[in-house]
Amino acid sequence: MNSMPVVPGPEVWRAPEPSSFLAEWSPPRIDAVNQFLRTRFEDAWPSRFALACGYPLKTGGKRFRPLLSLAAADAVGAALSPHLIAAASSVELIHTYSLVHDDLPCMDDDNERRGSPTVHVVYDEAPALLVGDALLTEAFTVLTELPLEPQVVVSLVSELATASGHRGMVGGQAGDIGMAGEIKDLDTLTRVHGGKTGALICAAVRMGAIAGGADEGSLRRLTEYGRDIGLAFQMADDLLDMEEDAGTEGPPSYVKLLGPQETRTRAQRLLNNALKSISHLPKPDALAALARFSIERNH
Ligand code: GRG
Repeated sequence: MNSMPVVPGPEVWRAPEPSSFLAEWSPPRIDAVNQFLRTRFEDAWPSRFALACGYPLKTGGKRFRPLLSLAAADAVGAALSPHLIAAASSVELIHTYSLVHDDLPCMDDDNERRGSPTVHVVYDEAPALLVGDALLTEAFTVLTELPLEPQVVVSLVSELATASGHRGMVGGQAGDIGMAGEIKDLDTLTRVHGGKTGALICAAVRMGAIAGGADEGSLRRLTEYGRDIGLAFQMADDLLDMEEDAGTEGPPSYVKLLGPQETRTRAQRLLNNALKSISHLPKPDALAALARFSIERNH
């Protein structure tokens, strides 16, 4: 992993410097999300399965998607509340399931994730498959329990389901594992990454906005922000992975198609567009800091 920021600090619209802003804004929200997630599998049976389901939720992770959700609610003026934490956590459940399945021997076959052994290494392959299934399903149970108007709950379920399934993350992953053939052009790569990574990031933003009561205009601007940040986040990921993947067949990536410099330039352009999209919202600072973090991060 590269320890330098993938894109040097940009001169952009008054977006707060991400590390100082997020150092204060994120920890209480990450704690609340973690606390919420910790309770969700206490009643799982058998007890070893409860431990297995809790395991990938306890091994760290940036919690980027729930933070985005909470930041979107913040941006439209909603006060932090338990139902916003729950809705944000549902996105993290989907993200964690996808990582558990992605690490399986039949997919990426990774023994380590976030510096810890992967679920199938600790609990074996079939249990890890079931852990992913349980996390995926629980995300929707969480949403159905929200104390919100039924039509808002239905919107949230629809957002998460569409972004997670074949129209989003699963479809992108199908392209990524070779079902779209060799990926040689930017449109196909963007379709793969827009699905695999971008759809859930955009849904996180939209869900926070919907749960926070955003009006149509704000939701439209936030959707533009979410799409841009979703792709920029993936470009940053490709830049971070470029040393690891250099000289290997490796997965398709922006760096392989465009080279590192052009990938940086495009990530920067997406960031600037994203910042423009949210500039007129009532409280855009957290979203702006997360946008900058998504491409300046070094992990
Ligand atoms: C198995 C249906 C299915 C989908 C898998 C998430 C995914 C799709 C694959 C993971 C491989 C990967 C590296 C994708 C690129 C972007 C990405 C999703 C990175 C991981 O997300 P972070 O950086 O991870 O937010 P943390 O650990 O911080 O939660």
